[in-house]
Amino acid sequence: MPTTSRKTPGQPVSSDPATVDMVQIAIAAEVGTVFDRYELQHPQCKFGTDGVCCRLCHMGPCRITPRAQLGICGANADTITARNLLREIAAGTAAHSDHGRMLVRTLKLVAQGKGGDYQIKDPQRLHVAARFFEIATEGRDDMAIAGDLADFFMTQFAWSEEPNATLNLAPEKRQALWKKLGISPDGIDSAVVELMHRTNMGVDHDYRHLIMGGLKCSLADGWVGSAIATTVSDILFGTPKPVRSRVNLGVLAGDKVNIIVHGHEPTLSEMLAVASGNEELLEYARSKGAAGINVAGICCTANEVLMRHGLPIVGNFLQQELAILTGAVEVMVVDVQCVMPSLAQVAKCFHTKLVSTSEIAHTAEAEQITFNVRKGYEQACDLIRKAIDNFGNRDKDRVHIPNESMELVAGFSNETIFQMLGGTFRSTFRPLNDAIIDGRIRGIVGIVGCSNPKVVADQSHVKLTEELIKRNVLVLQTGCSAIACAKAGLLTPEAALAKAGASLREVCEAVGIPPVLHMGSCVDNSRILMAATNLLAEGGLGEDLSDLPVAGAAPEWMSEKAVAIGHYFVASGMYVVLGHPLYVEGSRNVHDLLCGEMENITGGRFEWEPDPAIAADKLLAHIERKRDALHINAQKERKLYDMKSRRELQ
Ligand code: SF4
Ligand code: MSK
Repeated sequence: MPTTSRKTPGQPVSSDPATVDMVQIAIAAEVGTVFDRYELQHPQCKFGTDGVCCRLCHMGPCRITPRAQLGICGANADTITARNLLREIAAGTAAHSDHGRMLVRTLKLVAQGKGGDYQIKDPQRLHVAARFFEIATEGRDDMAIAGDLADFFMTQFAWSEEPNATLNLAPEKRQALWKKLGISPDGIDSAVVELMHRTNMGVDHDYRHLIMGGLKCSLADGWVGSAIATTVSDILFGTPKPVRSRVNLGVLAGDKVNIIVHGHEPTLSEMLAVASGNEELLEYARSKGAAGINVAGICCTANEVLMRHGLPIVGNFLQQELAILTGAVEVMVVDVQCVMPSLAQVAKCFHTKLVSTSEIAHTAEAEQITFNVRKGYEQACDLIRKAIDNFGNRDKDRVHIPNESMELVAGFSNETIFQMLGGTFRSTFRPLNDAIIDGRIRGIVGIVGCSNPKVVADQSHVKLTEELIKRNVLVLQTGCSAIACAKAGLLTPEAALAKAGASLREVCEAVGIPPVLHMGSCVDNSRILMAATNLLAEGGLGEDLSDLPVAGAAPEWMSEKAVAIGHYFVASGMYVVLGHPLYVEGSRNVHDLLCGEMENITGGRFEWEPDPAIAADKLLAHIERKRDALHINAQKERKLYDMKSRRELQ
């Protein structure tokens, strides 16, 4: 029986009214949701939270307690927490990178003429990527180039004698540091396998050595697997450009056939976006009494089709069950990652058909249609027909679509930002660098990651973003964080500008960018790495990523993928504030390494801070420290002094 009585009485489950509204509907309908199950898990296991539970071998499981400070094999809290953390990094890296591999396979099929209706939508991005990786382009057909690029990307997965070639995307000084530290990955799959080996019972026991191994694997995620996923998505589906759309449960249409795409992979959803405009299908929908076909998304599949097609977003991670509870969803199409197994149970209470589409990700009691690149468009049309056929089964008396929906602008790839900043004649980051150097923009923070029932959902994303733009910090966003801020209106340039500090507002208005930039899905955190690299390359802000007045934050994270992302940001020299700790607090040594000493090793470090206002203070203090080190704060003071001196002289 669902309860959804919060641990803190009177505390709402979310700062988003549509979510709060739908949770009440769930309670009335006696349908359990993530919020109820969270309460039922209390108290959560302290050994798990502290990372000191080990079940890596069958002498255990072992737990570190004041009485038993070693596991049966002799592993202490440092070894156990570090090993557990590494397995999370390996899983996060595997998830992002396997997503990337699927896209590379699609690119190869397209190049071979076996890609069905998929095509190369952005040949310029293809050529730029090919040239960067020294693949001949001159006088060659796009398909030949695409085939070579796909083959090249495929080599990045296996082990090689050399570090991964995509690491060359990073600044040279950073690459040299990774080499010196011995953490340059030499293959995505081998990096994941290496971590699984090192954390196997009786292998790597030194927590410092383990953590450095974790950083190596995380780099295989951010600078290799995720970078490949973003690049190939742009080549196949188009590099995002600014696009207006709407977000929140209110985008579901009372009079249309609603189809939700959910998960992470953009391939089938791309075809659903295209097929939803098929006149024959629209006519079929009308013949069944529907006013049209509405394809909308949840989580990062949503972000992918938003960025490239402007399709609306129904919600973020914690809203997936609530979407079905509106009673207005004919079909929910799921692929991989962040799909709750509970969806089948919720769908059973309504007419919604849950369709699982990935070869590797099945949901018990969902219908299984395994996605096939060659038949992508046909499969998309079949899914839409299935939804249209199901429209008549909608029980109008049980339909409850919240009114809330908000306008948003998304689609900020690096390529777009370059063009917007540079105007018609020259693509450049210069105006952004100048604004940072002269202090009108204090710095940049990437706010990313999930929503989590441990906190009031969305609230920390929104508060942190508001605090930072108010203090003239430009915010870059991806994933469910971007969706949270979009729901609160922060992705409309008008609303965000009204909340931005005066000098940030002035710069944004002058160059035509909003103060909060939605850069895409979780794998598109690679775009944030590239934005930082572009800032550095433009000049005047130091020599390495760790010199930049730039930081990262994940206020409500929950996924192992977020653990990998946090580590590749730290390995890239960035300060990262997490809203709640990693599962390492059972080891003072591991905590101190990650949150302190790491700054002397990579230039980056973690910090945990649940209060978004204090997190903003800490992020800003970091930014100002970096500005001081770059002497860009001092330069401004000196300039003012010079003017004063001149006046005095006159
Ligand atoms: Fe226990 Fe060691 Fe086995 Fe872990 S590896 S379960 S600490 S005996
Ligand atoms: S979808 S990983 S809940 S951001 Fe990328 Fe959202 Fe986190 Fe999944």
